[in-house]
Amino acid sequence: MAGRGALVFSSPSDDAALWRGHLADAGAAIDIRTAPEIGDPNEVAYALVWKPPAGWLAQFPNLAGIFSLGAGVDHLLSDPSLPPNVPLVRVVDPSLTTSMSEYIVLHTLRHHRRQRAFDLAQRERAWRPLAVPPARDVRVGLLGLGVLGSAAAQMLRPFGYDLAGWSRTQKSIDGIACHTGAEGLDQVLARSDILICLLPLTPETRHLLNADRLALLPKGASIINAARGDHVVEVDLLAALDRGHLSEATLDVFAEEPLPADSSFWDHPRVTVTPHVAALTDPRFVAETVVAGIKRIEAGRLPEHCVERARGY
Ligand code: NDP
Ligand code: OXD
Repeated sequence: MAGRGALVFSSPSDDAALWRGHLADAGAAIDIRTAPEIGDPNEVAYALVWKPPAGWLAQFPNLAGIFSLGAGVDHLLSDPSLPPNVPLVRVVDPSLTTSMSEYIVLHTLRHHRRQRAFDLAQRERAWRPLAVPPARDVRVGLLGLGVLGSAAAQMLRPFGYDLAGWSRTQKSIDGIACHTGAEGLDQVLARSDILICLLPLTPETRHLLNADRLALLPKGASIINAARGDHVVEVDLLAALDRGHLSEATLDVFAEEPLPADSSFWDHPRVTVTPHVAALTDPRFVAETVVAGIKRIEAGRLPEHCVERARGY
């Protein structure tokens, strides 16, 4: 594959050599430059990035494609100087999807099976047999029925949960009551014993889960957020947990990451914290999609999985 220009790679972690190897294995015969050694910015045609500082991409006047290292691109779209009219490609990777489904199933089962209460009882050496409802009596709501939400829903189905979901456009998925719009959101919230957030972060979804909406959840409901921290108003979530309206929360994502050492989430008795690991990008797969995407661009076509900038995801 011969490129029309160089590919610049920027990631906060020190994994440039690894990526170079994967890109070479995927057949990328292209000049790969690693930030900060970017050479002449005019020669850069492609960028492979996670969270570059705002303005960083604007220094390349001849960009033909931007490849995100993540599935969510909110941090890229929030850069006002993001070069316009350049295809922006996000990660859609079957192994990432499976990994997210595993995370959702694991924590849905933990919430449903009251594992937090049993862990606590064990620490207290207390034999405390609590009732666990059958899955068919547990109502699970999924916010977001895209690549990750619909796959997680399919993985949850065999357990027999009573499933509902919410998306921007109407869906028809076997075994899932699908809703849209503000009214649909209220309906999903009101019937969710376990609420799962797998939405993209956009101006419409930022702080969606505020005090009023959390109050719509049934008393004793729980939340799993594996999307973005800013889907939730964190102080409102803490307040709902503290007053016992919510029984627990499993959080993989936070408004500020890494989660600050003084955050109340770390040692909250009703909170499980994981460090944004619900589903990690597989560099081998991403390298292959970058190479395929560049080939398509060079052939005058759009790569697969381009973000629709106007809708924000
Ligand atoms: P998709 O774009 O495939 O799906 C997004 C879903 O959200 C779609 O169903 C979409 O509706 C729905 N949606 C978007 N805006 C609205 C809205 N305003 N109202 C109602 N529904 C809306 O994204 P993915 O499933 O691939 O990923 C979801 C998010 O998961 C990512 O954006 C990222 O933030 C997060 N993520 C987290 C990871 C982690 O490790 N914690 C790893 C990977 C991703 P419609 O179907 O109608 O378009
Ligand atoms: C993300 C990702 O978008 O890790 O969070 O892919």
